[in-house]
Amino acid sequence: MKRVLSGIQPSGQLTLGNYIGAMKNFVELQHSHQCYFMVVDHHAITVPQKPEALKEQTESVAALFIAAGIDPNKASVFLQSHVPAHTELGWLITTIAYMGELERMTQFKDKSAGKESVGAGLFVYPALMAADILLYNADLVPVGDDQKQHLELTRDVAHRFNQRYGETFRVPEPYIPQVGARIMSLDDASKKMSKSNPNPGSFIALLDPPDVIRKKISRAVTDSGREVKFDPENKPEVSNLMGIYSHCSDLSLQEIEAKYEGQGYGSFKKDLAEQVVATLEPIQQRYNEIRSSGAIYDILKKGAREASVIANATLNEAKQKMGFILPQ
Ligand code: AQP
Repeated sequence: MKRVLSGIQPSGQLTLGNYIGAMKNFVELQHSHQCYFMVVDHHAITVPQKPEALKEQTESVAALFIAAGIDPNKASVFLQSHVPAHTELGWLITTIAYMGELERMTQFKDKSAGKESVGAGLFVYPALMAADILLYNADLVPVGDDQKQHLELTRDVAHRFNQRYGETFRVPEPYIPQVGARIMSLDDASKKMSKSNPNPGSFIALLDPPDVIRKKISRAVTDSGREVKFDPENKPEVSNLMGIYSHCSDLSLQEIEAKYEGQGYGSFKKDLAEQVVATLEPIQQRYNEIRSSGAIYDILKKGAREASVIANATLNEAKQKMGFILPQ
């Protein structure tokens, strides 16, 4: 079975962007692949996090994995910090990645823009992400479009390591959805929907109550026209909403265009809100059950145990190839 690895940061409330761009694919892939899905808590601290909030968000993201449909008997679900091999290989990869490569990362540029001081972790985090993936010799990494550049870096450092020390790591392929790879912000279609956006009106959180979802969609920015047409270049806002609609229903973009022909945006937005509510309601219900049962801790323990077996073996192989003496 081909192996899949991916993660989500507990850096805020998960959004519909995280669900469509990543989680939905996780759920599909678990049936045909050996899957490792983690909450990347070490990544989240590359920007300041309040300790209590980090704890709550970490448990919440883990519970959302399960609520969204990941079966812990099919996939290993765990916290990155529960498998120390991640930070150890992360350090080793930091010595393989070049400064120039890290400087080119657009996510670093975006997240550091306008800040007076930025933690060094934010700069080197793509090396940790590369380690996360290479530890499992993953064949596929399901991510949104925003992570494509980090995946390319992972491929580059894997090649470099293999050339320098001998064949060790499998070079992974990105697995990016064709529609919805980048869900955009509801208030500005030039920015991706992001859980750390300070304006809650810019994103739909997976745990937003139905009325909040309806309100956010009714206020979502559109253009001054009235044609429901998929045209990302000239109608980025409407095209973004159509992408969300298509993912939350069984309608293609063409079918959505045909359904709302000549109707303006009113009924389109109203129906879209109901589609999103219907998609999220069962997830929210399962989420509440999981949180109140406390079952997530056993799931995470089992997941970390399974992940550690693979991760430790790869780490030891990499260390040996680099010339480290392993403890006897
Ligand atoms: N807007 C998006 N559209 C499609 N996919 C998205 N992803 C994130 N936003 C969108 C995908 O979700 C996965 C988990 O992302 P992450 O939490 O590791 O970090 P991120 O990409 O930086 O996501 P956010 O929501 O923007 O988090 P913050 O605000 O903390 O930086 C990834 O596969 C990502 O591609």
